[in-house]
This record gives sequence, C-alpha cells and structure tokens, in this order.
Amino acid sequence: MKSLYFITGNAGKLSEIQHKLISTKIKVIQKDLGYPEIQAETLEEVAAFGLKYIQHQCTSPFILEDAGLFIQTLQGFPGVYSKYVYYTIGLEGIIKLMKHKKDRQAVFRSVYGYNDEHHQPHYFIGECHGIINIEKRGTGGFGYDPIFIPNGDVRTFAEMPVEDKNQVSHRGIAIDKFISYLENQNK
Ligand code: ITT
Repeated sequence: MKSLYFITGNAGKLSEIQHKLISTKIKVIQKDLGYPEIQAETLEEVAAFGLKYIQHQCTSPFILEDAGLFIQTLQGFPGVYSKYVYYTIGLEGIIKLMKHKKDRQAVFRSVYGYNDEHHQPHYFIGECHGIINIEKRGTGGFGYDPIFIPNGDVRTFAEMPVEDKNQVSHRGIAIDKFISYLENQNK
C-alpha cells in the first residue's frame, strides 16, 4: 500500500479520487494546508507553484490539483479564475453571461501535480469537453457541476453518480494517468 498526502480543501475532489483508488493499492490522506493560487495563464503554472510552496511544509510525497472551466465563447473565461468567479458571480452569473449564446461549448481541465519521494515534480492532465446548460440541474458534485453537460451525455455532472462523472471527467482522466504512472513505477 502506498500512502500519499492530497493537499486540498475541496471535499468533492477528495471523494472523486478516493472512488478511483478503491481498486488500487494507493491511499490518499487529505491535508488542507492551502497554498496561494497565483495569477497565471495556465493551470500548470498554478500547480507548479503549489508544489514548490508545499514542499517546504511537507517532506513526504504529495499531490495537489488545480482545475478550471474554460468556456469557448467567453474566450476561456473563467479558466484559471474559476475559483474566484465561482465565489463572486457564481453559477447564476455564468448562466447570465451565457444567455442568448449559441455556442455553448466548454472544457473542464485538471492538472495534478505530484511531488515524489525525491522531490521531483510530475504532472498529469485531463480534459473533458461539453456544453454549458441554460440552467442549473442536479444536486450532486460540486462547483460548476450543475451547469456542465459532458459530450455524449444528457445529464449534468451534478446529475451523475460520482462513478459516472469519474469515467469521463477531466479529473477522472488525470487520475487514471497518475495511477498508471505509479503502478508502472512499482513494477
Ligand atoms: P483545492 O483546495 O484543491 O485548490 P479548490 O476548490 O480551490 O480546491 P480549484 O482551484 O482547483 O479548487 O478549482 C477552481 C474552481 O473550479 C472551484 O471553484 C471548483 O469548484 C471548480 N471546479 C474544479 N473542478 C470541478 C469539477 O470537477 N466540477 C465542478 N467544478 C469544478
């Protein structure tokens, strides 16, 4: 069994990764240390800064994740500002901005940063394309889940059980890459 810390304050993210790890020999332990989410152009830069920042406080291997929702017709907004936007204008604000917009395409992106036992950084990226719904639907998940419908489905992420979201989501894809990496290391 390999244990590592997951630096996050987000219970939804923790639950999603724990579901993915059930059938593996990897266990994550939450540590809500918090790190500054720098103003950067990419999620990768935010994750890289987080890894360096947390290295000073955590000497054991750990992971952290930065995610965001990029809406095509809004030139990628809220993107790297997804957290700030969620807590300011919120879902209602996004629904208003998207009113009368014909192009409803959006992509969720997730970047996992892994700081291994030698303090080397590794990154695992996942993307999920879909559309922004005209209204909120569902009570599951977290964040923007009630307004995002992944391609190939009719349900919002908030209407799906966590297992279904994990199969297609940005986070699920990034976690699968991370699991494959760790399993290959241990061969
Ligand atoms: P950390 O403590 O792990 O940093 P966070 O909630 O700050 O958690 P992020 O900065 O990575 O998370 O996420 C930015 C925003 O995007 C945040 O408001 C989330 O609610 C939202 N978000 C991220 N992943 C999501 C997902 O799978 N579904 C819906 N919203 C998501």
